Amino acid sequence: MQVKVEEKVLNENQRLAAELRRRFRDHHVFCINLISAPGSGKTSLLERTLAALPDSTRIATLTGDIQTENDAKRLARAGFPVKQIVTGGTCHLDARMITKAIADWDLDQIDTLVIENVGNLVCPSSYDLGEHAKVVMLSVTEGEDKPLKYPSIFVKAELCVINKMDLLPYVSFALEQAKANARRVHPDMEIIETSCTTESGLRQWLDWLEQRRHRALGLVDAPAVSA
Ligand SMILES: Nc1nc2c(ncn2[C@@H]2O[C@H](COP(=O)(O)OP(=O)(O)OP(=O)(O)O)[C@@H](O)[C@H]2O)c(=O)[nH]1
Ligand SMILES: [Mg+2]
Repeated sequence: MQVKVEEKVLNENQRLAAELRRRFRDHHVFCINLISAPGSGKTSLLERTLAALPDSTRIATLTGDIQTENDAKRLARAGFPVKQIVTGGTCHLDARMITKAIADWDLDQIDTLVIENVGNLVCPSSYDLGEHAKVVMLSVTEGEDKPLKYPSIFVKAELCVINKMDLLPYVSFALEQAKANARRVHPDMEIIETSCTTESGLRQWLDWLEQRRHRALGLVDAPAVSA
């Protein structure tokens, strides 16, 4: 019985996600879904990202949390459109929540939409939000075994951002093993190492975003942002 209900919920989500995908395509919006455990640094990376972009960039963010508007308040400081989705207990975002959140946004004014999912490595992986790509973040304080323990999100994500690299000297995180684990469950996994404290890897991440956007929208080759 429970399996049937879950199946129905997921089928309904697929239908709404397909509708979102069609809208993103029609309005030329590149959308990514950023997923990690709580506290890996999703909002921090987005804060750094928004701060690094020219004011003319047409980027918007949605951020999901079980409670509080904290992340939206942090992201709003950069001056780009942002909305908080408070799930009230649900451990993931779903396509219906995204549809509702963007209802009063003019998609023709947005080139890139970044969705920060609820901090969780399990539930968000089952819910398509109509995005072009999922990105999984893993921080060096979490342990190199996480790709093996939570394979579903590592299989579905195109890119793995390994964050908090500034803390690497202080924790027993086997970086090469973490990368090997990610590629064991997803052989083509792209990996970028970042620190939101020192901003190392930020340029590489910005380049990835821009190049992936061009690929998603069928635009001509993106010039690298970095020199
Ligand atoms: N040292 C270090 N701390 C970081 C880095 N990135 C984030 N932090 C810190 O980690 C904590 C959590 O960062 P957030 O950006 O709130 O993490 P999050 O993934 O958005 O968290 P949730 O939305 O609650 O899931 C904060 O205290 C950040 O300052 C980093 O690269 N290095
Ligand atoms: Mg956050």
